Amino acid sequence: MESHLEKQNGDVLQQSFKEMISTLPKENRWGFLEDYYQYQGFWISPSFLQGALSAQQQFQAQPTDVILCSSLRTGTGWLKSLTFATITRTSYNDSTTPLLHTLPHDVVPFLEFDHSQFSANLHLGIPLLATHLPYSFLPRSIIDSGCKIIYICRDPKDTFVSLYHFIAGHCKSKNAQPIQLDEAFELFYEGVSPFGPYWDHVLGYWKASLEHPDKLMFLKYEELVEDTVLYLKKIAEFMGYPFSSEEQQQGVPENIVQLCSFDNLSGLEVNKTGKHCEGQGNLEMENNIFFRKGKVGDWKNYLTTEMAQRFDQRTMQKLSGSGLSL
Ligand code: PAP
Repeated sequence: MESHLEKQNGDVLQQSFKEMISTLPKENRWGFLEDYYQYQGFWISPSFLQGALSAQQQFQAQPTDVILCSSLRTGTGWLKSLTFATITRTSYNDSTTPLLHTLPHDVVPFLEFDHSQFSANLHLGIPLLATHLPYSFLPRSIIDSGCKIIYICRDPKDTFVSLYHFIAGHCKSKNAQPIQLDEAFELFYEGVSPFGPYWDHVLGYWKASLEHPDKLMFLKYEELVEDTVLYLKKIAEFMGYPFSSEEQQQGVPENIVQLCSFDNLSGLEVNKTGKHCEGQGNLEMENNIFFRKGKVGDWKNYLTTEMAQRFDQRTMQKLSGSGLSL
């Protein structure tokens, strides 16, 4: 139980974060519900930033934790469902798994928001936590504890198209006028997007994965689509929950891949009609906003050849010399 003094100190700390955030450069050309602030090179919403600053002060990672990291719209929910189903495979079966009635985002809490759910999950033996924060924002204890980090990224063009639809869908549900696609394109290109510049987010984790390959697994959405079973086995091994040869013979990895497939999850009632709340419940969303197409290369339906070329050049320029291609 939190004592009165601890609560008072916590409130003072939160107030000091708010005051600091209010001094940062801000911007809202995307038309979000709240302004975005530029902090240490990245654009971030005040609620995520406040959560990040709290986590940096208070979060104590354990060596057994597994932190799922991503920018927006790169496959977070999918990675959450795959890792959750893998870790809980002996506690639940196909007909009892919480994934049948819970949005994937809600089975793995966010570091920035939900410490209490994380503690509850830990008691159930589920050491999974997710974050959209850039690598340089991670609490020191995540790096020092040597816990496992899995990062998922995606072709910037598909990431942008997915993000655009996410934000436009969100605006429509609030009866607000969404930004035009070409305007959003320019902003993303300039690095002004949630948790952007996108390329810098990816590069932070990429460089860390080169330094600590045993602690940080770097995944691409496209590779996961290409051979989900193969990558699921690698993920399970990396997390310390490898599939035994008996489980492999029984087709356990294939069953998990099927359970977590776009077609299966997007067809579940909870994901078609349910609602999700982010950060103290002040940001409510329809669950179906997390399931759009789940395809590689959908950018071809939205970007002109010229836009795609500009994007690719930007990607090459940003990733030049890193050894990474997207
Ligand atoms: P978030 O940032 O809002 O959390 P995130 O889960 O990272 O979103 O990514 C959403 C993308 O993953 C969507 O891509 P799209 O817009 O191009 O369609 C979503 O459709 C896709 N997605 C969600 N679930 C799955 C899944 N089970 N398999 C593959 N892709 C999925």
